Amino acid sequence: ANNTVKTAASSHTQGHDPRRGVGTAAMNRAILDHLHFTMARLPALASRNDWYMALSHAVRDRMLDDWLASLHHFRNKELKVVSYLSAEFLLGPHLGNNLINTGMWDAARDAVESLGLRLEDLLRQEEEPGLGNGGLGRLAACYLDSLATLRIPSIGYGIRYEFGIFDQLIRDGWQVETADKWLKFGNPWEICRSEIAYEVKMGGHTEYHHDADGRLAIVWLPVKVIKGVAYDTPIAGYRSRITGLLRLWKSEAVESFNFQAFNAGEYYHAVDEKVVSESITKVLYPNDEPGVGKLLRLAQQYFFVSCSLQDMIRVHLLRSPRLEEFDQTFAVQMNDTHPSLAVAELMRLLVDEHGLGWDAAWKVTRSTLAYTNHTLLPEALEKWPLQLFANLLPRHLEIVYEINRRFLDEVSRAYPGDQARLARMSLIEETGGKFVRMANLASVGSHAINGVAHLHTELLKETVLADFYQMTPEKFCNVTNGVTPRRWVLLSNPGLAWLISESIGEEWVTAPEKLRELECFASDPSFLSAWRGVKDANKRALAAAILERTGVAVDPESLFDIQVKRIHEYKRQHLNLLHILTLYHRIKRDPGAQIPPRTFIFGGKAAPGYFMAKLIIKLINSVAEVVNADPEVAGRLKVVFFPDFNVTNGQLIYPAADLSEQISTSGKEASGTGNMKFSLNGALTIGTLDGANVEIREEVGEENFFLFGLNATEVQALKKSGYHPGRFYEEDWELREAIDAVRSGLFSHGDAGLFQPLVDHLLYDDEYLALADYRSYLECQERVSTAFRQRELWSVKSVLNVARMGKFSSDRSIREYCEKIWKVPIRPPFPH
Ligand code: TH1
Repeated sequence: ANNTVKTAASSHTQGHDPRRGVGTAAMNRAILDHLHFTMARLPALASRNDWYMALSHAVRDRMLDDWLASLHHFRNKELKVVSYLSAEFLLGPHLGNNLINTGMWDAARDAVESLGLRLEDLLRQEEEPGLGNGGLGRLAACYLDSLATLRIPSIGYGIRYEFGIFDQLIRDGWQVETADKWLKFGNPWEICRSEIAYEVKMGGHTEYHHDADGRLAIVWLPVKVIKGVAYDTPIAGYRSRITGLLRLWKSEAVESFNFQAFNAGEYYHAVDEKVVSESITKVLYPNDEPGVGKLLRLAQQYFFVSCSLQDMIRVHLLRSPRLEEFDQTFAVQMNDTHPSLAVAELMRLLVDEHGLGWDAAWKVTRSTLAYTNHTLLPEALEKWPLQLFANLLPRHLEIVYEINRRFLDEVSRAYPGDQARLARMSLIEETGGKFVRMANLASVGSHAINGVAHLHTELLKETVLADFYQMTPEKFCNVTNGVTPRRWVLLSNPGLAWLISESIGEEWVTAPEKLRELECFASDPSFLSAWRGVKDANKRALAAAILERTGVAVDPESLFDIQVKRIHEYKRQHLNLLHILTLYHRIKRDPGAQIPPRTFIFGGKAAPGYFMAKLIIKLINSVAEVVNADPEVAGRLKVVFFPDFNVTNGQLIYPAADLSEQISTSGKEASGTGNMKFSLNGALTIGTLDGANVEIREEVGEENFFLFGLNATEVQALKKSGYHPGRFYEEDWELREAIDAVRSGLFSHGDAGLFQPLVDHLLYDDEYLALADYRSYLECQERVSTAFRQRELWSVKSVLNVARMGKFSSDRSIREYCEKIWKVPIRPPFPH
């Protein structure tokens, strides 16, 4: 099998066909061909989008040889395929990334220029596929990049949302959401595979029949059947000649179903059905973290899980008729609990549809599936109201009950008489309303459970999954998150990438431990000044974008202090604000105060229903309005809210940061990945001992990291002893001054009521201990200011940060998944 794959592949990959050449002339020809044949446009009349589409099609054509050869590996019995199940993939724009990874950048740029256009204008034309909320979705996208780069056969399975994460506008300081119509001008990167489609049942009831041989057959009679159609997107590995597959499912009406129109009433009914069917994949739920128990979301989850598993079974049956060996064809990773219905669905497919016995099916299910947990926040742990679950998935509820019955038997054998433990571990919550607990389902149905940073995994074992850890400690492991250096350095920070490669060569892109060699340049004055030159240029580029998008002029010489991430109380954007307010008051009180000029930049979306997060955005903008207009702090403080933070804007923002704000309450941020993007681009971090901050600090050295605040143990202890935020307010006059300013209406045109909910929340509840950490944060920020005044020393620290960040490449994370969880061999790097 191995040999045939190779022959088939190599005959495809020679690129004899001149139409597929990758030189400038061939690219030029291909772009014009696509403008003509695909876009049906004359060059003289072509819009920027026409040219973008033509170029993208030309690039995609050139990815097909490697892609088709890579897809062929799925048939190779020797190779286990990694299947990454995720409700979100926050990809970001494809064109630039594909040009970098395939090595076609220069040819494309020259070809485009020979047509009188500029590549950067065409790159800007792409609407990014925002099919995710934040870190979890972006992590999935980084992992696809690494899987392809490491030449691991892989499929990402997810949902083709017609509308991704909403676009954020700022009106009068408030967030306004508008629909993300990313498909409006067409998507040149996807290929619709109409023939790869599966039916997904929903609702109804089950019946038990005895067949002719007297065997029990279980029939699920649904009220609705929906079709899922595959849309495939190629994922280029970095110079690896492997192109991975992202397969996203779109829901459609089943043609035959209810579509015989005998009269007008029937016809309209049938059209209604079509609308309902298509609504499943209409829109991404815009909540990062907290779960909302909505039927449509459960339907989305089941829909994509069912399509994906049916697809995997089809592929497996091409290799072998024995479904008992399914775990040798696929290693399936569940990205949080969103795909955890896979446990019940794989059991249903194996037992009900393919006739396996329960025990055989259970064995293969468990050894195939693995579960990654991404949050400890109790409100984010998914649980579905039992009735809602029963209505949509009657057969799955039976399966869940059967899994639970057998599992609880095991628990009671292991812990005789421990009723409380049984109640906690049950897949069904029964105290005050009944729910299906998805984290428990995922844990029981998996052979491996992992957290996403060392601290997070430890807390997971001590808190939310403590019972599961005690019973099966061998299932638990940690895989610290990582980010791809291709998109997050090479593409987004070409100046830095070039300087690094000039100094130490290019291997760091796939072997980031090589970045260590930069350490010896940290004492080279000319290198340091070049390093600063890159950062300054990036800051000027960001300053220009800020002026264009917000009308605020910021000083590129000032310290760029940046917090970009989803807006959430646990991430404590309001703690950052308290620091700004204190500096504002200090300068006003003492105009001679030695405070280096700072530009505070915020960005991030709030879930549309999250009132407090939206109020925080309004407060940031209100503080910005007052501070930016005050002549007494002019040239010293500026505050900016950069609207619509997304992957595209992140690529502009991370490279321009001096200081990265990672200030969540310790124990709340599972990992964070923005922290890695900043530091990899030479920002220093101010942060708590939370998530991956702990490991970043360990790597870069404590002298190169600004640490403050309570640690997770102290947070727990303070909460336990009874936390009274009001005391901190009373005992710290600067804190009082900051809060009182908000309360007085100073930032709300005299309306003292506007921010009262936020102020009250801080004074009387402050769940995330902002007031407790305020003083420590302030002192730490003073250390930052002092350090920033010694620019040479700051640059040294910046170089050392980058030099020591190699661990946080997503390639390292993927290697760990291969070793610890998927049992997939790591192939040697591709010889470039
Ligand atoms: C995030 C975590 O908050 C973050 O700390 C982590 O770095 C990232 O995942 C990747 O591991 C999460 N995002 C979501 C989104 C939803 C539900 C739970 C989480 S946890 C919708």
